[in-house]
Amino acid sequence: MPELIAVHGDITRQDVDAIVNAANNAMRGGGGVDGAIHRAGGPDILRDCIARFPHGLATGDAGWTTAGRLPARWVIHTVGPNHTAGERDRSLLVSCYRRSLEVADELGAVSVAFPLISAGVYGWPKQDAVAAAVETVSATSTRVAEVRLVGFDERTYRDIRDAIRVLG
Ligand code: AR6
Repeated sequence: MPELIAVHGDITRQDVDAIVNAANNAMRGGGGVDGAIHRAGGPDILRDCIARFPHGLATGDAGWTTAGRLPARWVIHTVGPNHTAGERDRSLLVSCYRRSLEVADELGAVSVAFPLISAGVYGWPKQDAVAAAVETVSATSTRVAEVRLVGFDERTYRDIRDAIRVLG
């Protein structure tokens, strides 16, 4: 099981093997963390998305592209359920973390940083989004040694930190 670390800040600045993107089914960029990753990583990420995901990506699934000029080597894209649009199946959210770690294993990534999938534009209730992230990552068998859960704002960071502490 990986070591879980709460981090406060911008995921695009994380010096890890792979960062995870909260993408959408079209896989052609967007707002939120998706927009930040494409902006910071440059056009190679979109070019790779078009080449590797001509038909997009299913909700709950994950796949990878180059990280362009980001410090990370790869971006692992995953698509969370859109709670606001009525997608409330928690197993899809759990699947995002599991599938992303599977892709990390395929790549040989040892350190991975996640944002809080579905917790922004897609409106998943924050506390449950934190619980799903912490529970799933800590229960997944993977060769990834270090997982950083990145809270963009101070409050989210503290929620993540506290949830990790409860695990002990
Ligand atoms: N670093 C870390 N976390 C961030 C950053 C950042 N730079 N920017 C935002 N967050 P969201 P979703 C946090 O909306 O809910 C996009 O348009 C944010 O505060 O990025 O899965 C996609 O293209 C929140 O806690 O992703 C999709 O259409 C978390 O990242 C849709 O939004 C996720 O918020 C996906 O929605």
